[in-house]
Amino acid sequence: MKNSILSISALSLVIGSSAIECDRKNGDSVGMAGKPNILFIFTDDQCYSTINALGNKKIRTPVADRLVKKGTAFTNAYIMGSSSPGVCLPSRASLFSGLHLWNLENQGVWGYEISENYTTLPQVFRENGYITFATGKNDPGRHGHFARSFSHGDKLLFQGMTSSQYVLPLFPFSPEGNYSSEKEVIHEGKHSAEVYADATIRFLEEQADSEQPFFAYVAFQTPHDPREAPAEFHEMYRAEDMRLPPSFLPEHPFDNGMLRIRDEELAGFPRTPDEVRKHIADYYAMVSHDDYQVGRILDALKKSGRYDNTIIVYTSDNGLAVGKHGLMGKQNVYEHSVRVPLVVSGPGIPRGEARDQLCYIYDIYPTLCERAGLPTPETVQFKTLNKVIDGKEGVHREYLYFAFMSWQRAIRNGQFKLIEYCVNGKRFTQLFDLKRDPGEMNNLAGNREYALQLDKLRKLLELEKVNLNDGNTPFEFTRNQGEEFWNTFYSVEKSEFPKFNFDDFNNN
Ligand SMILES: [Ca+2]
Repeated sequence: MKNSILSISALSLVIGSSAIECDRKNGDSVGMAGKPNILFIFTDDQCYSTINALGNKKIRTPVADRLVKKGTAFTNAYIMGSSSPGVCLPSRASLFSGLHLWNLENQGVWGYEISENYTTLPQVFRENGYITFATGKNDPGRHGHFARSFSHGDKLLFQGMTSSQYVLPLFPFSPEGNYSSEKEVIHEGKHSAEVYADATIRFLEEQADSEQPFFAYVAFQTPHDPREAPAEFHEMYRAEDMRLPPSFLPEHPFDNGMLRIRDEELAGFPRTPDEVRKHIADYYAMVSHDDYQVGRILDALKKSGRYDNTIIVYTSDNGLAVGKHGLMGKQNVYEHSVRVPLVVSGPGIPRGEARDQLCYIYDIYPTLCERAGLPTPETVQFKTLNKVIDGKEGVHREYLYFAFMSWQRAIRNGQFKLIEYCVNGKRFTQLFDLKRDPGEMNNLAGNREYALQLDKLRKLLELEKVNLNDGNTPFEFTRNQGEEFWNTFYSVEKSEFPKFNFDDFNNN
């Protein structure tokens, strides 16, 4: 609680069977009444292409569609990739710290905590008089930054996933940040998304009469697998009605470094059209169920009387392949895995508009600080989107850089995307024209007509690698990844330009 401008005392409120630990301000709220609240909806593993109003007519997302109508949607919003097979970890660490992938404090494959050298996004709000609330998946954070980020919370998951959506090892909020294992409570019988929505609804009911602004961080652990949703949501999607993605393949045509990992092993090898259709149906059921639960939260927000003064952010920590390019997971830098939804709505934000500027979702950190009139910490490395939101900035970023561990690096500009792979002493190169080929199906890297483009993007990739400290970070685990990739890149002269062969599946 240090640095807090509020005088806090703790009391716990028992509502129904669950306890929410709350602190209450004793001070006045002069100057705070006009501040916008923030409702930050963060889903887990939701690909950009899973919102009906943004183009996928096969999926039902009436609530996200309402948010799209009510606000501004970013149609080219990305993560930076990952330095761990658990893509969630660095993505969430970047969101909270405002640090680029290669500058994240990293202690090994699952080790991401944000030291006190950095103020987290919710912490900025907390230190400026906001009540800050969290529910759901907070991994990383358990032993470090969670406690200083949030003044309130309930039903907290400090791990990447659970083996069932209905058996949840959760922690009650601890004002002291005590999340040792004996505090864990197993919740059984209710779906995780419903549990987190219920916790948020209780919090919003609590806040109805408060004049203190809030920052509520609602982190669903879905549509990440296990792909379980209540039966009525599974009934909405029959596997046989699902369209096989045009980029469906039984197997990825070359080794991208991580073809055998838990996510990839959710479906058999080689992948079959029937199995992939079933996964798509189950994935869509989970997205629709999350959507329904978000709808309950929005209803509660309206009921609390604070809807009109709340900025709502809807986004996800990474995408997912679900059968595209022969892949099921997110351990790659194709569009399906690094591009996510980002919809922002609320006071002052244009309604029913879309922005196609290239951005990272972490650009939301300075964006929200500015929108609330709060200072952005100097350590934040991402760029505010407010000029783009207000229609006053044509180009936000000229290009975006992506990485996956020691095997994949990519860069995209407004039209083209270059992906370089360095795996087991071999190099592979892909060049896609995203304007003509948004599904990344036609590799132009071996095509002479595009040699200049390829050369230009390679130079840009090498330039941006330096700017982002790729291979030059103080953290050994991630530094080694960069060194390994770039050593292979520079020492293996010839790269292969593998083509996909989609011919056998054209009729699906
Ligand atoms: Ca995730």
